[in-house]
Amino acid sequence: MGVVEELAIRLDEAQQAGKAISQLTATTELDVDTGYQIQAALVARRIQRGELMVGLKLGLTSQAKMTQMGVREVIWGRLTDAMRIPDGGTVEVGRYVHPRVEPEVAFLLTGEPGPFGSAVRAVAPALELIDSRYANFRFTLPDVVADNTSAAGFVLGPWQPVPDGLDNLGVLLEVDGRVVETGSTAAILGDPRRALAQGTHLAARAGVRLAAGWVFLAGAATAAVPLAPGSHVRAVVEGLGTASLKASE
Ligand code: OOG
Ligand code: MG
Repeated sequence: MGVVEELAIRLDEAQQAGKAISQLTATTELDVDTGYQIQAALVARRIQRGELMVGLKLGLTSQAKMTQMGVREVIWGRLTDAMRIPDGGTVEVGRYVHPRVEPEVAFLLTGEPGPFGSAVRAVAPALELIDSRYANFRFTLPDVVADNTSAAGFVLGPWQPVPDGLDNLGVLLEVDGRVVETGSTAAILGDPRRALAQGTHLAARAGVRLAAGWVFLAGAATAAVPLAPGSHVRAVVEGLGTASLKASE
């Protein structure tokens, strides 16, 4: 077995067990391209188990996230149907290593090219559940890329028609009705549609074609916050509405 497959298995098992591992780069020298190969092998294992590809995500598209994670490069990852959490649904914190939540904007893709890389059928407020499989939620760029950019789950609010402007909508992250983070969609590369354009380009370079009905998460507008058992989390995007989840033990 090659090293790519071996490291993908390590991450896959950590995710399934909800147990942290040390960074892959602690023992193996990796570059970003190899990180993406590991990610592809990791998600291929999930697809072999019956999961379906339903979209892509971009990460570290905002200053807040880059500063929080100490990695200053846009990254992309893969979304499967098993990561979908119904709006208002409950997630079991104990199944994850150290889950966090962050407010995002989601696009529903038509599968056709568009002015921002991919044509968009609708937009929605979203919450992303991220969960690094690495101890202490700390990683280098190749590590986080290999770990499918910490993807763990996502909640989509109701799809909305695409508004004229998406570049300056207020974003709130609420926990138990209290606002814990505030931001703007402008924090996402200046405009979430720019994230879509970059994501389309990066995916194409990797030979991944964005299909009709796929979801695209543009990246968090604020820093992420830990998901505490018993809490109720809600993302609010001005003019688009809300997406929420509840956390149990
Ligand atoms: C990496 C994933 C970043 C975002 O929206 O910026 C991300 C991480 O923070 O663990 O999803
Ligand atoms: Mg995110």
